[in-house]
Amino acid sequence: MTNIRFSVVELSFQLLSISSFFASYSENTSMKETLENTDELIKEFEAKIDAEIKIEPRDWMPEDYRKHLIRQITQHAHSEVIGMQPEGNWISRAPSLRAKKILLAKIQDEGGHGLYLYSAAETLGVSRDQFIQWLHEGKAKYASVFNYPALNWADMGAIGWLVDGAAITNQVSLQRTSYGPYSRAMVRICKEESFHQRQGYEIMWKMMKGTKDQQRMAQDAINRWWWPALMMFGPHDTDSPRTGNAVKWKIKRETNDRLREKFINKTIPQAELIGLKVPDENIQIIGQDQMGENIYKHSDINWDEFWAVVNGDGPCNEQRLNHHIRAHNEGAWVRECAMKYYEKTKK
Ligand code: FAQ
Repeated sequence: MTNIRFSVVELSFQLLSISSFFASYSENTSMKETLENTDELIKEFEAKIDAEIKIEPRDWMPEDYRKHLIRQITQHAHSEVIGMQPEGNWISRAPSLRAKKILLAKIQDEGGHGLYLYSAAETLGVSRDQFIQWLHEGKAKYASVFNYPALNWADMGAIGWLVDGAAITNQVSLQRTSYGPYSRAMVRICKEESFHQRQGYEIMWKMMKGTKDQQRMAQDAINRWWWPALMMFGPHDTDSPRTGNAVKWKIKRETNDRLREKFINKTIPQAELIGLKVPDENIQIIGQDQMGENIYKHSDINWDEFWAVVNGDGPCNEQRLNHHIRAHNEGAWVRECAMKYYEKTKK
């Protein structure tokens, strides 16, 4: 009897160990299969990147690629929307009806750019409410340049010419970014942004043809906006932790320094053409590119100022964020009405 009982216990132990052997075997096998599967998926993803085939929302993508895109696209969207504030202040004080209409249309475009970009980011599986919450909690960044004040009408010229000019230099290269919805949003945004750049340049050109006071105002505006515009391209490549992956995955098609150089080389001749001077005593021509355009040597950026502004300590950071929070809260009823209307009409 004891023997029989012993064998039953032994048998059940053996069965248990056999079943746990099979369980762990099948677990290992499925883990192996999953790993092999992931390896395959990574290979497929990388092959598409190499072949310049866009990654689309339903395609498999590495989690880090998805997170990188959510961060960059939402930062970009927030920049467009917060960027409406410095100019919005001047709509009611534009010097003519023509100037007012153009400025109004331009600011409205920037709001639209924000919306295309939020939509592109939403295809990555995070809601717009979440993006806004991250912005309000200070967890999401936006372009540092919008934390400087717009003091007079000449600043409308400097923002359009320099800030939109810097933005478009970057965005032209982002049209070739590897994520389909981001790339397509960029194509449309670039078309509109090039008008913005001309609108700003026209204001500066007009002021430079005006009185001595107007010329002084234009020069003062370029003095104040030149360096913040150069900072828009981000830290030097050697200090840019995100560039490695961004270039590998073809999210960024050119590096921060390369884009900044392009902007400097194209903007200095534009300034000189209308009699303006960039506020840098060390500017000097050091050669020509393949197109015969001058290449300039220039002073370095004040990186302490850059990081202070990025980290919330610029002249207008608090004002910009508080304004956005207030406008968002005051607009809650509009969102509620839109939702109710949607629910009513979808039946
Ligand atoms: N401001 O490693 P990296 C416009 C942050 S649209 C604030 O080099 P990454 C239209 C960066 O996020 C202008 N933060 O990073 C308009 C990162 O922080 P995190 C917006 C900055 O991403 C015109 C950290 O520093 N355009 O203006 C800035 O590879 C007129 C380390 O930097 C875009 O967003 C900065 N300037 O390169 C509207 C274009 N620079 O996230 C109204 C798309 C760097 O690790 C009126 N974005 N940081 O905590 C990009 O191309 C890139 O994201 C860069 C930064 C180039 C901005």
